[in-house]
Amino acid sequence: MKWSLWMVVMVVVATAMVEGGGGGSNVARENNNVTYDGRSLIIDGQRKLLFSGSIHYPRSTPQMWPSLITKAKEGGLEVIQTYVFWNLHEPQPGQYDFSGRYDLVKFIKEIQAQGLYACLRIGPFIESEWTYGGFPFWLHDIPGIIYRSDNEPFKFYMQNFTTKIVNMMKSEGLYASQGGPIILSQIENEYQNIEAAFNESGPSYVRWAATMAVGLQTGVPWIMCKQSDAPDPVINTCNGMRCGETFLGPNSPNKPSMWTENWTSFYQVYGGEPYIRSAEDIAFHVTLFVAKRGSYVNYYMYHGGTNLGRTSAAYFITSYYDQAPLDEYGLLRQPKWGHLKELHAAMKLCSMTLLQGVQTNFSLGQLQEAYVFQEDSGGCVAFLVNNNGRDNATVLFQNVSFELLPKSISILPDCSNVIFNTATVKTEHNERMTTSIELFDSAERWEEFEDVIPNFSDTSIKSNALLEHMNMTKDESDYLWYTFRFQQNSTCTKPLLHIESLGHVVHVFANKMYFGTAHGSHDVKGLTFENSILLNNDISNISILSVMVGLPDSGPFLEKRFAGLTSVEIRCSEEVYNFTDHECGYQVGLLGEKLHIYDEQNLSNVDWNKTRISTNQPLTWYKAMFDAPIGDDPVALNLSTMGKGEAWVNGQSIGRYWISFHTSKGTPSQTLYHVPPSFLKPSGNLLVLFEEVGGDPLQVSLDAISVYDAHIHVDHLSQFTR
Ligand SMILES: *[C@@H]1O[C@H](CO)[C@@H](O)[C@H](O)[C@H]1NC(C)=O
Ligand SMILES: *[C@@H]1O[C@H](CO)[C@@H](O)[C@H](O)[C@H]1NC(C)=O
Ligand SMILES: *[C@@H]1O[C@H](CO)[C@@H](O)[C@H](O)[C@H]1NC(C)=O
Ligand SMILES: *[C@@H]1O[C@H](CO)[C@@H](O)[C@H](O)[C@H]1NC(C)=O
Ligand SMILES: *[C@@H]1O[C@H](CO)[C@@H](O)[C@H](O)[C@H]1NC(C)=O
Ligand SMILES: *[C@@H]1O[C@H](CO)[C@@H](O)[C@H](O)[C@H]1NC(C)=O
Ligand SMILES: *[C@@H]1O[C@H](CO)[C@@H](O)[C@H](O)[C@H]1NC(C)=O
Ligand SMILES: *[C@@H]1O[C@H](CO)[C@@H](O)[C@H](O)[C@H]1NC(C)=O
Ligand SMILES: *[C@@H]1O[C@H](CO)[C@@H](O)[C@H](O)[C@H]1NC(C)=O
Ligand SMILES: *[C@@H]1O[C@H](CO)[C@@H](O)[C@H](O)[C@H]1NC(C)=O
Ligand SMILES: *[C@@H]1O[C@H](CO)[C@@H](O)[C@H](O)[C@H]1NC(C)=O
Ligand SMILES: CC(=O)N[C@H]1CO[C@H](CO)[C@@H](O)[C@@H]1O
Repeated sequence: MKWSLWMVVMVVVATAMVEGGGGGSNVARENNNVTYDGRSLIIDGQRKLLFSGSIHYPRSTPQMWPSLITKAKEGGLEVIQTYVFWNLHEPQPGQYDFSGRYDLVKFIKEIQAQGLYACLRIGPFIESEWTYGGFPFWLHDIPGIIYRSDNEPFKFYMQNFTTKIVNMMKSEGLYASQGGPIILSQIENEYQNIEAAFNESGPSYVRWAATMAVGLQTGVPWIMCKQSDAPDPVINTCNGMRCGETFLGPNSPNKPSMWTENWTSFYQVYGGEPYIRSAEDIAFHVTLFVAKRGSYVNYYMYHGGTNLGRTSAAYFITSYYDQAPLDEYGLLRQPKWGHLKELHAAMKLCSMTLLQGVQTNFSLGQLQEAYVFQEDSGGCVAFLVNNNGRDNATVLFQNVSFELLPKSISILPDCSNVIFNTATVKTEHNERMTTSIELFDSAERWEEFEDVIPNFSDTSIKSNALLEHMNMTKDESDYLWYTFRFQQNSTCTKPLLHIESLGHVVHVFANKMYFGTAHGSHDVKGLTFENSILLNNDISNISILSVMVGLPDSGPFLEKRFAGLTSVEIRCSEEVYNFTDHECGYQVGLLGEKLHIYDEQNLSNVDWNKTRISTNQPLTWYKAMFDAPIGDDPVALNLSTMGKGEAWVNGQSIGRYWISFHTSKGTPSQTLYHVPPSFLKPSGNLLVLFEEVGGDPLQVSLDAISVYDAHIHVDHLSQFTR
C-alpha cells in the first residue's frame, strides 16, 4: 500500500516566505533538473522535505482523480507517487493503450494542475498485488526469457517499455527538467528480495538496469527501492512500516535518506482480515524517520482504490488498502487523514532548520532520546522520543521538564514548545455507514443463463498430459476446463475422485452434476480435492473447471510458475485409475465469456431464462437492470449472499468476488464491491453476475457509502487504536 502526500502546506509556507503569498495551484516552474545531496532532493536549487503519497491511476477512474488529488493536497502532501502498469499499456507487443483509466499523461497533468510533484515508478516490474506484478502475459512466450535477470530477451522488452514511457513523458514536457511535475523515477522494484536467486546475473542486471535508466536522460534522479547496492547515481530507498528503525541508510554519503513505501495498512487477501494500523503508529514512524534525517516519506497507499476487472494478483481482494487515509471510495478516513495532516504542517513549520541544521542526538533516559537540529542562525528543532510503549516518561531537555506519552514523539519547532505529539490525536474519528438504496429482491428483475459444462468430445484441444493452466489460458480467462472420459468397471462401487492442483480453485462435475469445490489460499497455493462421485454404467464424463484468482506477482522465476491440475485419479474399492497421463480434453474460458454476454450489445447471444431464477446453482449467469441512485454518495454492490464469481456493470468488470471463502472468524473477507460513479448512467444500467458455485441473487443490493463523525467514547477509541 502507498499513500500520497499533499503539497499544500509546503507550497503555502514556501511561497509565503519566498514570494510573500500566493496559492498552491498551477505553480509555474522553471526548467530545472532535480538533484540531491546527502540531506535531501534539491529542486529549483532548494533542499526539500517532501511528503508523498501513492495513488494508482487505474485503481480509480479519471472522474475520481481530481478530487483524490485535492484531498491529498489538503492533507499536506506535495508529491503523488504512482506505478506504471505495463500489462494495461501494452496488451500485445508493440500495441499500446493509454485510454480512459489508463491515461497516465492525463493523471500526471492533473497532479501538475494542482501544483503537486509526481514520482513515477516505472518498474516495469511493480508487484503491487497486481496481476503478474505488472508484466504482460505475452512475455511468458518469448523464447529463452528469464524475467528480471541479465537475460537479453528480457532486457530488450524492459528497455523497450521503459523507453516508451520516458519518451512519452518527455514529449509531454512532464519531467521537472522540462518544467513538469515529475521529480523522481523508479527503475525495478524491491529487487534485492530476489537478487540472490539469480547468482551473478542478479548484480549484473542491477547494474544494467541502472545504466539503462540513467541513459534515458530524464534530468531527474532515479531511485531503486529496497536495493542497498543501487549503483551511483541511483538512490537506494526504504520500503516498510518502520524505516526509522530498519533502514540502514543511503549507500553513499551524498545520497538522501528516502522512504518510498511506508505502509499505511496492508493488502488483504481472500480468507484474510483487514490490517488496521493506527494513525498514532504511522505518525510515530514517519516522525522518527525525519528525526533521523529522512527527507522524503511516501505513504503506501494514500488512496488504495479498487482492483477492477481481473487486475488483482493471486487471491487479493478487489478492495485495495481501504484502510489508507483516503478509503477505497476516496472518503477521508479519520483520524488518520487529519492526524497526518497536522504532522505534515508541524514539520513544514520547521523544514528549513531540518534541512539546513546540524543534527545531534542524545539519550534522555533509558528508553528516551532527543534528536536536535541546530542552525548557526539560531534555528533549533527538537524531537523528543519516548520508546517506552507502556508508560509516560518525564525528561529534562535543556533544563525544562517534559512529560512524554508512551511510544510517542513530541515535535518542538523552536526547541522549547511542543506543537505536535504523535500519540495525541485531535482529529475526530469517523465511521463508515452503508445504506441499501436498491434491492434486487424480486424474481421478475432477474434473468439467468446456465453456462455449458463441456465434455471430452466437445473439446478441440487434446493432450496426454495435464497441461499448465496459465500457458493454456494466456490469461485471457480465469477458467480452464479439464475433461476426461471414463468407462466404469463393475468393480468400481464407491468411486472417489482425487485431484491435486497447484491452484487456485477446482469445481468438479461428473455427468453434468456438481460434486464440489476445493481451493488454495494466498499462503498455501496447492489444493487437494477428494469426494465421492456418481458414475454412469457406460461412459462417464468428468469435467473439472480449474480457476485462477489472479496471476502471481512476486518472487523469482515468475515465468516458470505452474498452476492447474497435477494429478487426477478415480479411486475405486479395488483399483485406482490414474488419469495423469491419460487423454484430457481442454477448453479455455466459459461460453458466456466467449460470447461476451456481460455486454449490452451481446446479451441476445444466449437464451436468458426469464421465468426461473435459481438459487444455489453453479455456473450461472444472472442479469438485472437498475437506475442509478440519486445523490453523490459512492456506491457498492452488496454481494453477501453470493458465492464466488465476477460482476459487471454496463459491460465493465468491477472485479472478482469471493464471499464463500471465509476468514478464521467465519466471515467473508469482502462483501461490498465498489461501482465507480462513472460506470453508471442515470437509468437502464445493466448488472451481470457470473456465479461459479451457487448464490442467491435475490438478496443482492446496491448500497450507498458515507462517513459520519463518530461520537467518541472510550471503547470506540480502543477499537481504532489497537
Ligand atoms: C519497441 O519494440 C517495438 C516492436 O515491438 C519496436 O517497433 C519499437 O521501435 C521498439 N521501441 C524501442 C524504443 O526500442
Ligand atoms: C545459482 O547457483 C546455485 C548453486 O550453484 C545453483 O544451484 C542454481 O541453479 C543457480 N541459479 C541460477 C539461476 O543460475
Ligand atoms: C538537465 O539534464 C539534461 C539531461 O541530463 C541536460 O541535457 C540539461 O542540460 C540539464 N538542464 C539543466 C538546466 O541543467
Ligand atoms: C544517535 O543515533 C544513532 C543512530 O540512530 C545511534 O546509533 C546512537 O546510539 C545515538 N546516540 C546516542 C547518544 O543516543
Ligand atoms: C501521561 O501524560 C499525559 C500528558 O502529560 C497526562 O495527561 C497523563 O495523565 C499521563 N498519564 C499517566 C499514566 O501518568
Ligand atoms: C541547566 O541548569 C544547570 C544548573 O541547574 C546550569 O548549570 C546549566 O547552565 C543550565 N543549562 C541550560 C542550557 O540552561
Ligand atoms: C457430451 O457428449 C455427448 C457425446 O459423447 C454429446 O452428444 C453431447 O452433446 C456432449 N456435450 C454436452 C454439452 O452435453
Ligand atoms: C506452452 O504451450 C506451448 C504450446 O502452446 C508449448 O509449446 C510450450 O511448451 C508450453 N510451455 C510451457 C512452459 O508449458
Ligand atoms: C475395465 O476393465 C476392463 C477389463 O476388465 C479393462 O479392459 C478396462 O481397461 C477397465 N477400465 C478402465 C477405465 O481401466
Ligand atoms: C499417476 O501417473 C503419473 C504419471 O504417469 C505418475 O507420475 C503418478 O505417480 C501416478 N500416480 C499414482 C498415485 O500412481
Ligand atoms: C426456463 O426454465 C424453466 C423452468 O426450469 C423451463 O421450463 C424453461 O424451458 C426455461 N426457459 C429457457 C428459455 O431456458
Ligand atoms: C518491512 C517492514 O518494516 N515491515 C513492517 C511493516 O509494519 C508492520 C506493522 O508495524 C510490521 O509488522 C512489519 O514488519
